[in-house]
Amino acid sequence: MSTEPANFSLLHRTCKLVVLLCLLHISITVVFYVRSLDIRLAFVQNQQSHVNVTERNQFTFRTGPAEAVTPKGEPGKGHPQSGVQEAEDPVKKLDKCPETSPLLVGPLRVEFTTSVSLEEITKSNANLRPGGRFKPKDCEALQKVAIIIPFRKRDEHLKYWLYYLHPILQRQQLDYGVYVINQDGDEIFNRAKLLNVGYKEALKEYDYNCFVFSDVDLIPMDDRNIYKCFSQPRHLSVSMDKFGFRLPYNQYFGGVSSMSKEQYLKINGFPNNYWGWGGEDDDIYNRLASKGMSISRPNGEVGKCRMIRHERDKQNEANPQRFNRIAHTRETMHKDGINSLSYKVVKLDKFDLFTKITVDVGKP
Ligand code: UDH
Ligand code: NGS
Repeated sequence: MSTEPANFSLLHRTCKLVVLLCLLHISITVVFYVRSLDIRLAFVQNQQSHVNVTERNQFTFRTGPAEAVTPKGEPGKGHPQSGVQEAEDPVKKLDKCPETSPLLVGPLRVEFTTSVSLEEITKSNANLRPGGRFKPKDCEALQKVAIIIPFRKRDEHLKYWLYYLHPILQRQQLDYGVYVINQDGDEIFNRAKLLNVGYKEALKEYDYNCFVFSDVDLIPMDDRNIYKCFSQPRHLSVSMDKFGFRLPYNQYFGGVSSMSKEQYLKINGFPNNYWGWGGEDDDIYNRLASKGMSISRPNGEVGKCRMIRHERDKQNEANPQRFNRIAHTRETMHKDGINSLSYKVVKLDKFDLFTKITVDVGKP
């Protein structure tokens, strides 16, 4: 009889031990299960953030047209664990700029009595990229415009041009670059050949689709005179102060004009053999007319512009051959033009406000 309680007590303790062992086992299993859940969750999160970063990198390195990472107008939803902040969003696809820029102000006061310094002009155009390049920040410009200025020893005029034109061109919401084509040496000047050089050199730098050819001494008096291209070649300086704010003759195409790449190539560019003053603009007009193109122009009010008064330049005397040459444009234009252009670049300077390309264009 005395062993019975002892056996019972042993059995009781063994059972308790077994139950305790079971509980321990269960709790260890629960702990491991929970920890494995954590790890799985963390893995899933890590995978997601990796995908996020990869997607972003794909957008960042894409070379074609930029694409939006997040839908337009929707605030960014960077994954909290990804470590990539929305502020670092890559290229944002911009809407196209409107047909008419809302920044235009219309008539402008233009005068040349107060002198201007390059430093001041640079300071007030802080948003330019080196070489006098600009594109609107908030919209995609409708045209890529290279502005070509034939040049030699007209630094004072160039300062006024930069002072007035940069703000105007920015208000016109153009994607533009300014190219000053400087004729090297002291041989006789050749305006049209310098313009051809400008066309060719600008295209080496950027995929321009429109070319504005502007004398350095002409300033528009109204920013609605848009320095862009139209369905027909454009004459922009239609209402100059020196001609009493009217055209000197109907076919006049001098001063400031614009042409798309296609229009320019259709006429084989400009003549290279007009040395000295006069006639090259009439030759260009003849080329356009012979290819069935007409001239587009702004109205007399919008097309008003001022010329900076000056004396005739040295080595740019009137060309005695000009009348004979313009009488034969149709016969010569196919062999004299962009297809026969030869020159040597002597120096290329990228200044804050413009790109200056000094070229040897030879002599007659
Ligand atoms: N150009 C220069 N340097 C020169 C010659 C011409 O930069 O030595 C450029 C400049 O951009 C100029 C353009 O070429 O605006 C056309 O020059 P142009 O001399 O043919 O025409 P512009 O109307 O002068 O400027 C014409 C002679 C004016 C004589 C006035 C006499 N009172
Ligand atoms: C014409 C010239 C053009 C010149 C225009 C205006 O006579 O090259 O005058 O000149 N044509 C010929 O000589 C054949 S301006 O008054 O601006 O100096 O652009």
